[in-house]
Amino acid sequence: MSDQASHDSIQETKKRLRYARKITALTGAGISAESGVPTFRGADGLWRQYSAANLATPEAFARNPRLVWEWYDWRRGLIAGKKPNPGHNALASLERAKPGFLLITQNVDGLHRQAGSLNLRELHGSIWRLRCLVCGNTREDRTVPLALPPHCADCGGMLRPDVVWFGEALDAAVLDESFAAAASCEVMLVVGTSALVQPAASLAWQAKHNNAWVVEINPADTPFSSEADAVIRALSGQALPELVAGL
Ligand code: BV8
Ligand code: ZN
Repeated sequence: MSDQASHDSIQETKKRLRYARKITALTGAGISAESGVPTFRGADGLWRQYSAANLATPEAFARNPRLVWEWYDWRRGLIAGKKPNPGHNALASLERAKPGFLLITQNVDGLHRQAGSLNLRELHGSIWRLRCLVCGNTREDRTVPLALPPHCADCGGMLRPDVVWFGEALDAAVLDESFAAAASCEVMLVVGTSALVQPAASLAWQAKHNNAWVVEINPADTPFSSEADAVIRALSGQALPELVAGL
């Protein structure tokens, strides 16, 4: 992808964003990379000798809740000090400029919320929310480090991270709303995702198949790149502020 091609894509995207009423964004771990949060599949995505895919599962938690909690507690500690970057902030200002904007994220780090995004759907939950395995109560808890494994103040049951693990279903209402937004938006921004995890990644194809103009913002190629109407091979913290400036 030449710089000229990315430049043209930025100009075309700016024009589309200016005239669009309904805009949807799908973000992944890449939008938080410039905040210092490791991505899932990047070189820094490992912990001890484990990969996320074999820890972020109900089976791993059933087998060894303490080990899975140590991983989440380590990630919470890592993310706790991180701040939203200009990419998160640009999407929060896009929401203020465009009432029809919906931000759908795969991330669990809470940085979009911290940046001020309100019209936000967290498809995979939040690392800052804990859910009781026994009574189902959830609570927001930003304690770092946690006393492991944490227990429910109401019933004493063990708590789990309130995130969606591999093999677990996403919240059906949130998913339906996200697919409806992807099917009806005029422009979709696909930002910082390897487009590998389902059903989230299908939202990009859903937008494309419903005649939205879809732009991918990612320094690397993904399985979606060839489908996109435009590709901006850049870091989201640099490209997004340029795209939303003046809207
Ligand atoms: C479900 C929460 C069904 C936890 C996450 C085969 C076997 C088993 C399962 C499957 C299978 N095939 C498909 C599946 C389903 C599976 C799946 O998709 N697996 C894939 C990996 C093959 N999906 C599921 O299991 C889902 N559930 O299908 O349930 C069901 C239905 C009914 C009833 C019961 C069950 C659940 C998936 C959710 C998993 N949970 N997270 C936690 O975080 O601990 S997913 C995890 O991956 C994160 O949420 C992450 O956000 C997400 C996606 O990854 P990305 O965000 O794309 O991040 P990645 O590191 O991959 O890429 C980063 C990108 O950023 C790169 O492209 C990079 O170039 C770019 N980048 C880097 N820097 C920048 C940048 N871009 C811009 N700017 C930068 N500066
Ligand atoms: Zn409980």
